[in-house]
Amino acid sequence: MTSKFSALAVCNPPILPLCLLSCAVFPVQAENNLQLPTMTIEDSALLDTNPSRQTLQEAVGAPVDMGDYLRGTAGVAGIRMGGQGIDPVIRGQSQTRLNVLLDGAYVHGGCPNRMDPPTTYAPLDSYDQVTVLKGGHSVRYGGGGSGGTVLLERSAPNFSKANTTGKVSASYRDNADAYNLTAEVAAGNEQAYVRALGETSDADNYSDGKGQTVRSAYQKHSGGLMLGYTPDTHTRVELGYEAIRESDTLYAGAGMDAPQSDNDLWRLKFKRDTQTGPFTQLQGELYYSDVTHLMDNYSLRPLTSSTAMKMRVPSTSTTRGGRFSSDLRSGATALTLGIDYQQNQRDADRYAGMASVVIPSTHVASHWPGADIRQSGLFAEFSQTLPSQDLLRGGLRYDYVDTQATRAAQAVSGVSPSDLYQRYYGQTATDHNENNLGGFLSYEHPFNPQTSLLFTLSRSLRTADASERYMAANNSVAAQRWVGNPQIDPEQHHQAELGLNWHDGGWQSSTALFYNQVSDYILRDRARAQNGVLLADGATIYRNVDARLYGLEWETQRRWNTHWETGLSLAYVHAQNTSDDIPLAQTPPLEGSFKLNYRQTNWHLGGTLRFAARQNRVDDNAQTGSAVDVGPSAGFAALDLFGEYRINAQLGVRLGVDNVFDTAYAYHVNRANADPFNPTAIRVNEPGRTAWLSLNGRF
Ligand SMILES: [Cu+2]
Repeated sequence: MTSKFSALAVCNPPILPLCLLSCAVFPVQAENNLQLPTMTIEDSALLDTNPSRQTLQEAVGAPVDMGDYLRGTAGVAGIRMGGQGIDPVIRGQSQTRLNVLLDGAYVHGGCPNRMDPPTTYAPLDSYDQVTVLKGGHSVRYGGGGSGGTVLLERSAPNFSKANTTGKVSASYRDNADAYNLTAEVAAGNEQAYVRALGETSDADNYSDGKGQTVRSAYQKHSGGLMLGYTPDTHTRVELGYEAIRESDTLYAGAGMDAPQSDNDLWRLKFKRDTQTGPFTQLQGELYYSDVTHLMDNYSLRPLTSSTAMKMRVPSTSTTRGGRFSSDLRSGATALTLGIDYQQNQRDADRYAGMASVVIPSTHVASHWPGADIRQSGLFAEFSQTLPSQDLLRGGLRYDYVDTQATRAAQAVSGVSPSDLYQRYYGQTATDHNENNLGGFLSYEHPFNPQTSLLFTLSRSLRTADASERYMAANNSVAAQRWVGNPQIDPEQHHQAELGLNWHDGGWQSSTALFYNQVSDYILRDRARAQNGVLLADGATIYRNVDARLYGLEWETQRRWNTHWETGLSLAYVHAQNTSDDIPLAQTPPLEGSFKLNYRQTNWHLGGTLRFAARQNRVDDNAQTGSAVDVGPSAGFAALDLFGEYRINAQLGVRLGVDNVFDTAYAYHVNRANADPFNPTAIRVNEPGRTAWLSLNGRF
């Protein structure tokens, strides 16, 4: 492993093999890593192992959650529905086109309307490292993931200095009158450890740049306990439990709010990273995630009229799975072999009642009628350093997918989910199987110590999720129906990517160009009697089309001297539904940022100008497309300023003003609703001027 991309001190043990195997790794490490996790952006950017110290913390000021944090990087956008729960979009792809792993665990949210994307259940301060892999450069984290993989990871506590360590933080944002408190403590020795963490947040509604109140309040509490056993320096066994409790969450971007979103998450992890038989490393993980979600249109907001119906949708999502992998190494060749399994079971039902009832109890639709999706995978990844110092990597992955809807035959108001599938697609919810084969091949060539080229080809298959396959939200108004397609084919992404990395003196630059040809793209659309769709009543349906996405990310940084540094990044994606020759919805426009930092030994000042161009390429017409987009969006520029002062090695203070000029703006990507109270898409404005303060301590 002599790739000069590879020597990454920031990689903690669980992803060390990945870093060794991977190319074009850009560790962006926090200058003051008191709070936010270390961010590593792979296959997008700079190769230098000691890049200028820029973090997403600086890029987005005071991120409210993991999704907000992620969208500070080039090529990552985020969809806003309310005050938190920002849903990430990488290279124009979102939802299950991204593999998001919470310290090894898949957590599929409980909301059929995606109020709680997986990142909602990842308290930002509780993770030590965030790695973003854009595109298809690995097969070891599950099937799909065509847009990318986000690895949120926790390291083992370090007791080299003391047997008790910890950190605390308190922060405040004036705009939403929001506070956030976190605490973490770990105690242990060479044999074993215990780590406890907790976080509590409370936010009111914020005001946008026009001074208008945006429904965005939330309350969130989380706690976790991890027990670790480390019989020697190479072996770690950890049992962890984590609870997240979200309540009274308001959503400007939906016709409902969420009184409750809870997640209970268990993990059992094993890792041994020394020669064991033929293996240089053995790793195993088991996880169990249980989400309970409730949304309604009456308990946290007034009914729209006295004749309006009360509605509530309780739902659950259980995800269980695991992964076992082993590494072998011989000379310049490394091989990883593994198996994984993931099962997601989801139930959601809608109940309605007159405005006069206390709790609506008439069962009117099954949104997820016992949706059950199982994926069993087998994968192999290799890397080979050639005598020329070129690096060849590749991987193959097979997934067996098995799906069913256990309550598909259960009639609700005389219509079962299977009746709906039959009406719209001529298909029933009989068990569905897939045999999906994916893989990648990548080649890295260093021209000289400063410049390197990376070329990757990949194929990834993504099976439909519970909504795409089994949604059965019936409604008397056809245009407000939302019906999944139980026999829909998996998406096939065939991607090519070219990366160029260069560094010299104080300069660092990286460019990634990607092209993605998609067969059987799972398109959310409106029923117009298209091929495979039997009705033309405007209901929200899913069908396979062909699509093409291409784009680029470009980042460059310059450290002028010990004090000053600047950075510029740009990202663009072009996405087209080639079957219908219209743009794919939810495609970010040209976006970027310009950063300026001034550093002294124990303090630092900086500014970030975030900007986006106008987006005219939209799918906003329900007569000819899906109307998932609100419409074209205006471009914007918003300035964030911040400062940081380290009082001593233990204490630091950060403060800043986001959106200094109180600009009224929204990102292009918007909420695409299909709930029966508000089936139109909504673009939620970002917060107006927000002053924030954060105190951080470490012991
Ligand atoms: Cu919901």
